[in-house]
Amino acid sequence: MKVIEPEEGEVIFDIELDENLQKENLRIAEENKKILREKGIKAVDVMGSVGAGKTSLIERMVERLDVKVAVINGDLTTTIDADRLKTKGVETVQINTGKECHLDANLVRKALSSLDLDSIDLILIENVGNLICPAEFPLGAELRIVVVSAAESPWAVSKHPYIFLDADMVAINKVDVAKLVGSDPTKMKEDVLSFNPSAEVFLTNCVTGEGVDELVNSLKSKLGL
Ligand SMILES: Nc1nc2c(ncn2[C@@H]2O[C@H](COP(=O)(O)OP(=O)(O)OP(=O)(O)O)[C@@H](O)[C@H]2O)c(=O)[nH]1
Ligand SMILES: [Mg+2]
Repeated sequence: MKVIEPEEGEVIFDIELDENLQKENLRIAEENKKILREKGIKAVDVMGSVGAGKTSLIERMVERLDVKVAVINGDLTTTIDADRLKTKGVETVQINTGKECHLDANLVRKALSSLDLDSIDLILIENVGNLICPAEFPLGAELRIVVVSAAESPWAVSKHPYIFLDADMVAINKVDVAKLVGSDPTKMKEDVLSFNPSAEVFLTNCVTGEGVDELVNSLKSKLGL
């Protein structure tokens, strides 16, 4: 099979532009970390594909956590997810990225300055839905969760290695509909572990809550909550 790839040193327009942006993003992410550490706040970056169940997982987490949680929702243009979370009684901030496919540390910094950081223990950050760009833009969170759904395709994990490399936890969600699309959640879990053997992988159904207790218990122990 002929595969077209960039040669060593060949300019890829996006990447060349991105290098400086990524350096600046990293600098601001470190500052965010410092701000959060000083306030004793833990933050989690929840990444994953469009419609995989990021907001649903955050809803299930909020129901199971007994610390003060705030949620930052990233989306292109709507406030749908932040509105959903508000009904759970948590403080929410919506970030609209316009045409951008990921949150960045600067946008998160702005969101932090609109929250009352003295009354929060944990911030859950829902990144913009996709399995590519968010991985390249750390936000200053101390833990990264990736949500991918078994309803997407059998190859949803194997085609997107990079997002899983830095993931601490992964939810293979929508296990209830896997059979309908011919995907196998256990194989998807193996695919994640082949990229990142130290990721903790959970098979979940964020409608019924199956698998979510295990994920939340592990989150609590990782963050010391
Ligand atoms: N069958 C099934 N549906 C689910 C599951 N988890 C979430 N859903 C549904 O999938 C749809 C999308 O879920 P969301 O939580 O909004 O997904 P998201 O990743 O936040 O989506 P975006 O923010 O739009 O990228 C909703 O209708 C959920 O009720 C699951 O485990 N099984
Ligand atoms: Mg969402």
